[in-house]
Amino acid sequence: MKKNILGIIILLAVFYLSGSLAQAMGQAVEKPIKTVDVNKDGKPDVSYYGDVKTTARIEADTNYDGQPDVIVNTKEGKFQSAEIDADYDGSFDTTITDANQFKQWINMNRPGFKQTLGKSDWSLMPPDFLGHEITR
Ligand SMILES: [Ca+2]
Ligand SMILES: [Ca+2]
Repeated sequence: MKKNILGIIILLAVFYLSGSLAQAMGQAVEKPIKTVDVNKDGKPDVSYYGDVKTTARIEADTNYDGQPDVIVNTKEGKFQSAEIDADYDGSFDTTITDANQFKQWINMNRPGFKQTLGKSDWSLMPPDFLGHEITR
């Protein structure tokens, strides 16, 4: 009986440790694969998440206050949706699910981010980003 309890404790410990490990690995996966410093102040403003071949999510800080206010979600490299905090109050108030509509919004409202956000195909890292890439 005592052995069983010990076994359960060991199992729980293993579960706990593997959980933390998965969490640690999850955090590692969440590191951006690329960042771009749009206003060239030395701080990254656009972060790309995913793997080398496909961008899964893009977070952009379009007013340079350190908080992301545009998040682009992709699925298998294709534009899926964009969430926008248009008034920079910290809550995302607008969702755009059409790639062309989002491009138009970017062109109208955040023209400085046309190159870094206004794409519908994210299956390849656009080469023109390499110029102002600051981290890997
Ligand atoms: Ca910057
Ligand atoms: Ca911001």
